[in-house]
Order: sequence, then C-alpha cells, then structure tokens
Amino acid sequence: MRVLVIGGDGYCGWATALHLSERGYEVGIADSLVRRHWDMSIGVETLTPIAPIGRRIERWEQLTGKKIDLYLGDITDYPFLESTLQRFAPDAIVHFGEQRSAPFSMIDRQHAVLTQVNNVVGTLNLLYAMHDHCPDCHLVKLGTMGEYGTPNIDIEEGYITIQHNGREDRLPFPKQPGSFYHLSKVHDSHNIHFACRIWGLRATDLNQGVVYGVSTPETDRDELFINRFDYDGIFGTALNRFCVQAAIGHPLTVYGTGGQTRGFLDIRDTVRCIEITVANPPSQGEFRVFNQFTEQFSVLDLACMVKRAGAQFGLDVELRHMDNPRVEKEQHYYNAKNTQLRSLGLEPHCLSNSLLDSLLHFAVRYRDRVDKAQILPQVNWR
Ligand code: NAD
Ligand code: USQ
Repeated sequence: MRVLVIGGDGYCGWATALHLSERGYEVGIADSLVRRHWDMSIGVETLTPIAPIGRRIERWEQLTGKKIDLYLGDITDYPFLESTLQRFAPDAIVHFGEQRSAPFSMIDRQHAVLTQVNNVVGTLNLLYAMHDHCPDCHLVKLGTMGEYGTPNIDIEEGYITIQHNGREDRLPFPKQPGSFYHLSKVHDSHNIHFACRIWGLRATDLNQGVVYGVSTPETDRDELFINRFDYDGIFGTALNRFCVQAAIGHPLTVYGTGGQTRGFLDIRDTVRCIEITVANPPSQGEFRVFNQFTEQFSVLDLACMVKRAGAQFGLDVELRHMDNPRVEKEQHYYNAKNTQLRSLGLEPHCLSNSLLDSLLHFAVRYRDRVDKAQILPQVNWR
C-alpha cells in the first residue's frame, strides 16, 4: 500500500513516515520545509538538533534498505501537488502539512492570513487533486480537538444527534475554536465533508489532542532520526515547555488558574493511530471523524506532574501562575469521547512518571541549547 505523508519533515509526520515504512508500506514524503523557515523567521529552534530531510531519508535507506520518496514543494502550489499525486499514485494520503501553532496564528493580521491561506488552500487544493487524479484514495487529515472548544456538554466524535421541534438528525458537532489556527481546521473539516458529499471522496478527520514525547522505536534507531522538541512560546506546547523550564530552573509558566483541560497523547500513539486509520478506510463518500487522544489533563495537573518527576532528578521545580496571554476558559467542564480508535485496536501509552522521566532526560541533556529569551510568552490574544 502506497502512503503519501504530507508534512513528513515535521514532528508527527517524520515519526509516522518511519513507522509506516518499517511496517512495509511504500512511503512518500511531500513537504515544503516551510516549518524550518518559520522557525528561522521568528528566531526559534527545536531543543533537539534535527538533521536535514535528505540526510534523514538517506540514512533510513542505508540502515533498513527501505526507500522513502521525497517530493519537495508547497501544496498551495497546485501544479506541484498534481504532479506529486500523479507520480506517487497513493492509496492513502496522510495530511500533516499545515501551520500548527495557535500563538503563531495570533501574532498579527499577516500571520493569521498566512495560517488560514496555507492551511485552507492547501487542503482545498488536495481535495481537487484527489478528485481529478485519485478519487479512490483515502484522505487521512489531521484536525484538532481544539475545533470543539470547551462546551458545557460531552464532546462526541464529530457528530451529535439533535432532536428539535419533534424532528431528529445526526449533525456535525458544534465548533467553538480558540484561535485563527484552530479555526483553519474547522474550515478544513467543512471543506472535506463537502467534498465527500459531492464527489464521493473518502476521508477521516483525526481530531488530535496535544502530542507529547520525542521517541518512537524508529526515531531511536539513529542520532540522525531525532525528532523535534519545541519549547518556545510560539511552537512549544505546555508540557514540553514545562519540562525545559524545569531543566533550566525557570518557574513553570502556568497561564491563569491552569484549569484549562485538554486531551493528550504520546507520539507513539499518534503513529499507531495513523496506521490503524490507514488500514481501516471508510467507504466511498464517507466523512469519518475520530477523536485522537488518550488521556485528559488540566494545565495545572501537568505542572504538578512535572514538579513531582523533577524532584527525582534533583530539580527544585516552582510553579508560577501568570496573566493568561490567551482568551480561553480557565475553569470548565470537559469530557470528550475517544472510543473509535480504541475499538479499532489502539492500546494507549500513559503519561506516567516514566514518560516524564524520558522527556525530562531530553530536556536536561540538551539544556545548553535553550534560548532563555524564548521562555516567556510573547503573543497576546487581545
Ligand atoms: P510541524 O510543524 O512539526 O510539521 C508540519 C510540517 O508540514 C512541516 O514539516 C512543514 O514544513 C509542512 N508544511 C506546512 N505547510 C505546508 C505546505 N503548504 N506544503 C507542504 N508542506 C507544508 O507540525 P506537527 O506538530 O507535526 O503537526 C502536524 C499536524 O498535526 C498539523 O496539521 C497539526 O495541526 C496537527 N496536530 C498537531 C498536534 C501537536 O501536538 N503537534 C496536535 C494536534 C494536531
Ligand atoms: N499553556 C500554559 N502555559 C504555557 C503554554 C500553554 O498554561 O507555557 C496553556 C494554554 O493557555 C492552553 C494549554 O496550555 O490552555 C494548551 O496549550 P498548548 O500550547 O500546549 O497547545 P495548543 O495551543 O492547544 O496547541 C497544540 C498544538 C496544536 C494542536 C493542539 C491540540 O500546537 O497543533 O492542534 O495542541 S488541542 O489543544 O487539542 O487543540
């Protein structure tokens, strides 16, 4: 089976490409390398030094004998995308190739427009290219749990059955996203759903929670395969940031009360979820939605876990509640369903102390590379 991984030079995409290649899938990577460019443009760098994509793939082939095809280009460039689909002829496309930071999308008008054009146009191009060149192909699209926001009712997987004035229908679950980035994912979801309805494409929207962890068995095989570990105020997610802050003796930056609750998953579960989804395609014309996370935590839960795990490293970790630079609920109900991937065979890893130990190991090992100017948040939603 041939799987094209769009965004295969990024955090989730790189680990997924190796995971699928190891399991015998024919893998192609399409990436514009724009994420490396965005890092440079805002002056940030991953904590872990990542190798150029060409060297990563060459070494993978040397070590395993498995080839990964590389297509360098931007999917908002339609001729590039068309020729990539024609040349690679995928059975499934896993689409990670978007701007994924909420703070980046909230810097100013330009970054909001960049995010929505990159994400919405890229996905819309992909839908047209699939319609024209590979209508049977399965689109596996990375959405986000943040599309739903934090409603005061249970969050279902994509759809909710509503009774209204004596009638009943199964409708898309209401969306209340919290940034222009999260909004771009909502726009994508609508466009994909529509393309499935009118053209009979088949797609799975994976509403993924926050991913943590650096290692998968494949990325651990060689120093050249090491994955990203973003910790800065724009691309760094809260847990990564807390681990790095603990390693350099900076108080943990809890925004507001820290009651903000989200879904989380280990990068080893991300790659497995993609494998499971690819192996179980929807029928033609179906738009399927899975919630892809394994556990729920509040920001304060995470900070307390990092504090406890840090103590075992001899780190004296302090928490600091800061004015929240985002506009979001800090105390709210949160109960999201996540049964579909489990029913297809996902066996989740937990964010136990041992995993935190591994994250803290990376943070401590590379702490000399930390740019302290990147610790405090610089983007304000207001
Ligand atoms: P990342 O920034 O590490 O990787 C994204 C990759 O896509 C980069 O290599 C980038 O160069 C490429 N890309 C972006 N726009 C492109 C374009 N127009 N054409 C070609 N390539 C393009 O991001 P990630 O953390 O791996 O996230 C991957 C996907 O998963 C994103 O869609 C993100 O929204 C989603 N997601 C991520 C998380 C998370 O915690 N990391 C959680 C939920 C959902
Ligand atoms: N937060 C802090 N302190 C920090 C950083 C963040 O308290 O130093 C808080 C934020 O205010 C927020 C929560 O932690 O309430 C999560 O923020 P985050 O930066 O860890 O994650 P988020 O912005 O939600 O985005 C990340 C990925 C994005 C993905 C999303 C999944 O960057 O690509 O879509 O997680 S979800 O949250 O389910 O939407």
